[in-house]
Amino acid sequence: MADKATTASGGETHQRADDGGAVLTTNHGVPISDNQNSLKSGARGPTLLEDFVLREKIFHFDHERIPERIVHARGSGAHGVFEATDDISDLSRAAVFAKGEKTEVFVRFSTVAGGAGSVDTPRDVRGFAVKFYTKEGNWDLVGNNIPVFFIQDAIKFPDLVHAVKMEADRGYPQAGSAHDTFWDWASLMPETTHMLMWAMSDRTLPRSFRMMEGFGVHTFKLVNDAGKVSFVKFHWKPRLGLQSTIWDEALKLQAADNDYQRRDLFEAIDSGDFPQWDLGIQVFDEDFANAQPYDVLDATKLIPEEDVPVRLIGTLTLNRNVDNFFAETEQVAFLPTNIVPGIDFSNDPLLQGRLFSYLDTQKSRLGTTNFHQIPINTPRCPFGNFQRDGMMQTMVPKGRANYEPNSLSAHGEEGGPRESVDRGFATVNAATGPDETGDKLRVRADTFADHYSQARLFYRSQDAHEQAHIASSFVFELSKVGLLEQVPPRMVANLRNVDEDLAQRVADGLGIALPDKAKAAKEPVDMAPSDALSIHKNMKATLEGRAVGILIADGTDAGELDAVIDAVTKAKGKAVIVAPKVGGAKLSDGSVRKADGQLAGSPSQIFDAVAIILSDAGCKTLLTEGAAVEFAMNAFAHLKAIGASDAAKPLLDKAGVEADEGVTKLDASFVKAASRRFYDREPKVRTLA
Ligand code: HDD
Repeated sequence: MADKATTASGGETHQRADDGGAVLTTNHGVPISDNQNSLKSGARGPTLLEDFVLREKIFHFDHERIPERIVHARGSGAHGVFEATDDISDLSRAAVFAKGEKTEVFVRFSTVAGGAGSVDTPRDVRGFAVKFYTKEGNWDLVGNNIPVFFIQDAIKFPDLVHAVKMEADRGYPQAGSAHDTFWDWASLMPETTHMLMWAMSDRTLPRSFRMMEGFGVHTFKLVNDAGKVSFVKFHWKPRLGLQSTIWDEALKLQAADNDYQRRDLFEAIDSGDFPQWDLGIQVFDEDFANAQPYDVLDATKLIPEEDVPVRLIGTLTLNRNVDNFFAETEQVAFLPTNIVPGIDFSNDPLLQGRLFSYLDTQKSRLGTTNFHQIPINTPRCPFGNFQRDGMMQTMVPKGRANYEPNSLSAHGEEGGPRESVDRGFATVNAATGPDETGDKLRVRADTFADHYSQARLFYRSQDAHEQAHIASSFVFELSKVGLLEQVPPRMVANLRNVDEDLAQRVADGLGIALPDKAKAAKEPVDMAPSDALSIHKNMKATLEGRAVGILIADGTDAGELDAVIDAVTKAKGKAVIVAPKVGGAKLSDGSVRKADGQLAGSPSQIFDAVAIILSDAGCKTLLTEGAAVEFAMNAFAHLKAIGASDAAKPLLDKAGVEADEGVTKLDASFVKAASRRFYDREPKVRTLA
């Protein structure tokens, strides 16, 4: 039965329905007597056209799918609340930023290139789209987990997407950039270089949606009550710190669990472990903008946090899973044009093009101009205008007022809503400054010409391990360029403008000669390295939000097992018992302990750290179990902590686990080690570029 959902802010949203034990009916309300058999002419005869129950059911089923998003097709959504925690009324009049204000939100995270049924852990940018149902209308901040973008002008977006998606003739690869057409295009587009550095870093391998940053990417404007304009970049900072996987781990995660990140988000919220991010702003004025060696309207550039610190102004908490994936996550429509009084667009030419694209795409995806009436998209504040009719109209406006101006109220009739100069959204007049307007020209501003300085800034802000990952990703991706031999050298020629050492490492990794440096449209300059750009410098040593896989077998010491579970739980981690049989293992005290996962289906890549608690006999059995050896081997290779009982030593030896500070006894040192990764171990387990 339908009920009213209560929102985070206490208001009512859309109707949520459950079965309530009601009678099964057709879509037109006619009770159904038999949902098992179609109507036939004789028990073994043909089915009759008259069977409206069958026809309606099959007709509806045949049309259940809608076109998937052209990009960001695979995603996961959740409801939550945004609470403004700082007074920024001097900067913005937006109601959503009033200190203490709580606003209902819906967030959708996504991968970009793959289809709706693709995997969760490819090397890919992640979408981070937030819909704020504010008192003054919906504000959508449709961002990514990377603060810059591949291109400077929206006119190149279809080329980018065509190049990265599966190749037009062969229909593969799915959800991956490691192929000819992407690198052909990217190597011919030097403006992609900065974003490529991010894409080849571990930023595109987030451990969890809950452990990644989000960015509004573009420069936007904040407008206060007096009409004063400031420029702003939006940031989301995860409370759990940053954490990424490594490439080999991400590959193995695809095999272990296609839904790794979707499951992670759902289960965290389901268990009351609500993910949180702080909203940060970098605010600057025209003088600052004009003084920078880059253009703040260029979406391939960021503003280093060391130059303009991020000020935290609110907290986002995701506290409710969707009731229905299709109705909510699939039908949610994000629109960068959804903006509210107190915030405004800049002239960033990428943003300007987006302002058309999203509205347009919803019509083809959701089939009607009335997509705003789908509950997930409907504003939570009153809304009304004189737009009428259209396909799937669900509103029933009363009276004759479908035009304006009208004088119907003088006759005692309902005259409809009216514009409000005081409350209404007023576009900022921007004739000057970094946002200037002028002659009508199909050009790229000269200030957008430097494609390498910030790519260099990014690379040089990484620690040695992160740099090795970037170099190795370039090698891997370019090694997958099969037919187009001109492409890898052309890419390396571009990289020489970023960093000579990086270019040499990639050339060596590919086994090709170092090509001549590509001619830069503008010579790059050195910028001071920024710690904020490194994942490793922004990780949190914690077990909170992380999972520890505990491998047991018959004979495992019950006391040791309980002590580890207790220590992990106390450290706010999740203890997951893994055993050869999910029915459980018979412990040392004779009791049977049920497992949370069977060994064959719970490999160590799905955990952040592992404990291996075995008896001599248990270890002996597991030595002949490939999955057990791989459990230890991959945990070691993925730079995770391994806590092991003494009796498990033969298994560790067989798995090639060598002693280091991440390989511990099952005492307090294990929980400490489990809260981090051991990047220093990496040269022992793989060769990086
Ligand atoms: Fe986009 C979806 C983020 C540039 C056109 N985009 C989409 C989504 C995210 C982004 C997170 C998924 C929203 C959801 O969960 O439903 N897009 C970005 C960012 C960009 C960007 C951060 C650059 C800063 N996008 C961009 C350009 C264009 C588009 C330049 C076109 C000119 N994007 C689309 C789209 C999508 C979309 C085709 C597909 C589905 C949708 O809009 O609703 O219109």
